Amino acid sequence: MAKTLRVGMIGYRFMGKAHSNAWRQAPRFFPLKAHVELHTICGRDAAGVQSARVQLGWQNSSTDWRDVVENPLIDIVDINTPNDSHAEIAIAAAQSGKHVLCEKPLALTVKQSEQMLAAATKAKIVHMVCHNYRRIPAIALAKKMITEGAIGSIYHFRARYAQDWPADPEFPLVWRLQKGVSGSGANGDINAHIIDLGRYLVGEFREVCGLLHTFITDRPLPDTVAKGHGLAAKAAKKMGKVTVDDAAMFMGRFENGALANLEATRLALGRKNHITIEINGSKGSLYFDFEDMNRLKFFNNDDPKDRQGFRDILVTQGGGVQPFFGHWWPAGHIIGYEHTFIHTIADFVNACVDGKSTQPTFDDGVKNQRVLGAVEASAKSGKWTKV
Ligand code: SOE
Repeated sequence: MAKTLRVGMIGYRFMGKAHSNAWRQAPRFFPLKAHVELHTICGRDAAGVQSARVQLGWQNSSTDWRDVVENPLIDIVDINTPNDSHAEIAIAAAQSGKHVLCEKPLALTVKQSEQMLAAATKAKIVHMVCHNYRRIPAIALAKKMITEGAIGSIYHFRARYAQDWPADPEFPLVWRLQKGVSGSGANGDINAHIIDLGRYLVGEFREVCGLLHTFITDRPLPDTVAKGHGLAAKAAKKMGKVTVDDAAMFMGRFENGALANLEATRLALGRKNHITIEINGSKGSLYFDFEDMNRLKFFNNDDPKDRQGFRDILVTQGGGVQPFFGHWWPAGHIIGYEHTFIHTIADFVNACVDGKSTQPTFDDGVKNQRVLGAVEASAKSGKWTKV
């Protein structure tokens, strides 16, 4: 009889919704080694979390994360709170022997992330940081092709993550714009994702030269309590200082000699959640655009000279031919953003049963935090900074 894993999820807004959908759907589309029970959803606002419990399909709701972490029935703690509580909750969950899935960025600082890794290692729990974009089928195919040498040795990794949700100066000072809660702005929020893809697809960063900039320095405070929430909020009358970057950019070198060029901004009007990646190697190139996420473009320099060009690979083949897609639909019936969380949670559940963490682990989270920190240090000093 397969074991049952009971989940306690802390946080119920945007990521809580995406993760709840994944906890519900993963068992329906993937061969999981355990049953999954959506046991408790937790959030600070009693009315909010109670309605989320009903809407998102959880058995119980709580307003105190310690109840969840200390509940002997709970096997997994899924952390989707603002960044300033990731460390405290993850360390307590590890010490209670719970497996932990934590949203990115792992922590506010390198030090906190190292403490989380140490607690998880000591407790011998399974740990994962939710860099969901690794499990886009096209990205997983790119990883396979790079590993097989399809583009040869890598010269360039070029990535851009552009959004515009806070581009209006009247947009209120929600938690993602407050350093004390978020740790940084575009750097930790979205640069973290393309740094993770660089680490996944190319390798470790060795040194960076970074730039952080805040264009809109004052915003109305949100009219909700303290931290505000999510990507939308009503503005109060009082103004507050923005304490994080609107944009983070850096050039860098990987350990393997490849060059990096990354840009993350939340003030690119017209770009809603636009991730583009181009990797150039000695034998070819790969290009990916999240707005067309079921396709991977591939230039193969070995193609006959009279017919070269970027091939447009539709990554929707089942039968194990291409990653993840076979669990869904027949070829060509494309999938979306929410499927990246379902793929992540399916692998996490099986890792919990096997007792062996799957990538990206908290160690990946620490390494990501070190790059974020080096970008911040370099932006301050104006100098190249070792990771
Ligand atoms: C806001 O920038 C945000 O919700 C990020 O926090 C997520 O990690 C990203 O996937 C979508 O945008």
